[in-house]
This record gives sequence, structure tokens and C-alpha cells, in this order.
Amino acid sequence: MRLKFIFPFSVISFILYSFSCSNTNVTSQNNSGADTTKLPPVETKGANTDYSPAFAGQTRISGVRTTTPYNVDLLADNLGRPWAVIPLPDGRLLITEKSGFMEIRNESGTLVKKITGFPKVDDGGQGGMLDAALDPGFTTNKTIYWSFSERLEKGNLMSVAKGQLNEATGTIDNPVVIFRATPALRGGLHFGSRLIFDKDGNLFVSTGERSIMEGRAQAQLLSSGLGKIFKITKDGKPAPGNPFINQEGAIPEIYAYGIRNAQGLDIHPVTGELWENEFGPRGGDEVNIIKAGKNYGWPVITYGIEYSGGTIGNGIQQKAGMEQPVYYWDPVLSPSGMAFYKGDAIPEWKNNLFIGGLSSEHICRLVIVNNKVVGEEKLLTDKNERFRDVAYNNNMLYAVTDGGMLFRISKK
Ligand SMILES: [Ca+2]
Repeated sequence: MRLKFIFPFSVISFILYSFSCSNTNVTSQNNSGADTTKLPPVETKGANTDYSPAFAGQTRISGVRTTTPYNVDLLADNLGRPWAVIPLPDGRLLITEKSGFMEIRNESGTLVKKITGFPKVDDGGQGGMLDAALDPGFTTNKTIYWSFSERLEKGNLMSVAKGQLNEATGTIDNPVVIFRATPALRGGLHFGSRLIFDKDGNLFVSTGERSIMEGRAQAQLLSSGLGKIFKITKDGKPAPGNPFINQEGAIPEIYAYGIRNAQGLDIHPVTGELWENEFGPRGGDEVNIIKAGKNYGWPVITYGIEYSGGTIGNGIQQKAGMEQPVYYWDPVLSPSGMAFYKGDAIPEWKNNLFIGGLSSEHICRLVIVNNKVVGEEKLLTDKNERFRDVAYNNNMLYAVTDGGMLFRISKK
């Protein structure tokens, strides 16, 4: 019975693949044979809009169901307000806390060390200590990078800092701010932010447009650091080859623009491309593949509407020169941190994307074939938690929630 379903899907995928791609590096992208039984879309609520997707499968794709048995273990329920979970090379976990510190927890979730001494964070609203990333040479140099909302004289903004993790003293040594997403505005919303290193040792940084109208318009301006994806060196300088590095008036750290509030970043394990998710307004949460110099459309095009119900701008969803999301939700996912599952233990999960859902209170699993979403599943819906971040390590997923919980998901 199973072959009957798998066979046609695989053949169609192969044919599509053969026509669409000559790069042999992409051939091993997972085809998730176990997921070919198509279920109804997992989204059953009415949409906010009658907007039409730009292509079939851009929203409300068929549902899928994981068949490999897996465990969900609650490792801790005594975190404060965790914002990110980052696996360390030895399997322990570095967890950022919104109020301005970090923790090291062991693989069982027990607190090993609280880390303090960071520059002061402005933790009102959505601000605070946000994401962290380990230097590629962390094992020897102990250097970490983190993003946070920082209060300056004229307002606040998203900043990136680095320092050395000193576990013995429980402090961060030599903390220094290396980048600021200017201008500072007064507000407590849409700071982003996630950090991830590329294969060359440069750091991708996401930020938001601060929600207020003054910031929203700046998402389209290359002279503003709001609503952007940046690519910087370990010293916070523009990464070599950045798309606007020689353009007068442009901030040279900008890698892509037209972003609303980018809450998730990860690099696809097969294609090496940067994937991003961002909060839409009311409807229109998005997943994008971020490419150098591209405009992701906010606030000119969007599948969402104002929270008050009105259209945004001219109420258009597509425009030449602006990128379409790979996938979007209407009414809502409320996406946060995300990770690709890079292991083999749960075979149908290989190279799937797992996104923390905040108001939707689940982890969203997206099956992806040739850069298109082909299946969606809701996981951990019984926890009634806002999932703030999802991380992958060693065939397992870790997730932290606004309720202070740390979960591990692994093959049974
Ligand atoms: Ca967009």
C-alpha cells in the first residue's frame, strides 16, 4: 500500500528535479518518502484575507504526520524567559535569558552555571538579551556573539556584541559591541533578532523594523538599518562581497532588505542557502530564502493586513523586483526561532524545517523538496506553550518556551 503512494510522488519529484536543477549538490535533498500520504492542511481557521497565493502550495499545503516514534522530554521547567537555546560542542546547552544573562545547562537540563557581566539590555516589550552564536573556533577561543536591544540616548536599537565565555567565573570576558542596527528609535517592538555563521566565518544578523510607522518605511531604505538582514565579519565590519558595499548612501553591512521582523534564521544543510522566517502583521507570517541584495517586499507587498483590519499600503501581494515568500500563513503561526533537522535518526525529518510557534502554541514542521514546502505538521500542540526557539544537535531537537520550559525531542 505504501509503495502505491510513494511511487508516483517520487517519480513526479524526480522529473521536476531533473528539469529544474543541474546542480548535483542538491540531489540529496530529502524526499521524505514516509510523508507522501497527503492529509488535509493543518490550518483549519478562516483566513484574514481573500488574497491569492503567487503559486500553488505557497500556503495551506497538505498536512503530513510523523510515523517514526519519538520522545518528547521536559528537561526543565524553571527557566526564566528564555529567548534562545544554542547547543555547545560538548552537548550541553547555552540558553539566553531575555532579562540579560545566559545559562549553561547540562544535557539533562540541570543548571550548571549562570553567566553574567553582559552589557545592560533594554528588556522592555520584546527587547532584551536575544540570540547568541558560537564562534566557529569556540572550542579554543571561547568567543560567543549575542544580539540584544540596547538603550542609547536617542532611543533603543538591536546591537551585536562579542566576548569570551568564562565558565569558571560565570562571566563574559571582554564584552564589546561590534555592530548597531541604526537608527535608534523609541519603542519596545520588532528588534528581531537571530545570528548564524556562514561557512566562511561571517555572521548573518537579522533585525526588525521596530513596528512603529517611522521604522516600517525604513525597511525599504538602504540608508537605514531597520528591517534588514546583515552580513558582518567577526569584528562587525561589512562582510567582503556584500551587495551594497560600494553603493553610496547604503549601509554596507546590509545583505537583504524589506524585512518586517525576522525571528528565525538557519542555513539549509544541503543547499547552504540562508532561510529566514518573519512575523507578518495580521496574517502573512513568512518563510523566505534570503539572497544577497534582494528586496523581500515589506511593507510594499504582504499577505497580511493591519491589526485594525485595513490594507497595508496599496494592498498588493506581488510586485516585480520583490521576492515572494517560499511559504506564508494566514491567519497565523507567530514564528520564532527555527532549525533544520540535519540528522538521520527520524528519517522523514531529514532536512525538514522546525519553527517555534508563539501564539499558535506548537512547533511547526515543514517538509521541503527543491525549495518548496510540500507538507506541514503541528507538533507538541498538547503543551500549550509559546515556543520561542528550536535548535538541532546530534539527531535531537531542543526547544525553549516563554513559560520557561526546555524540551528535547528524540527518536524513541
Ligand atoms: Ca516579504
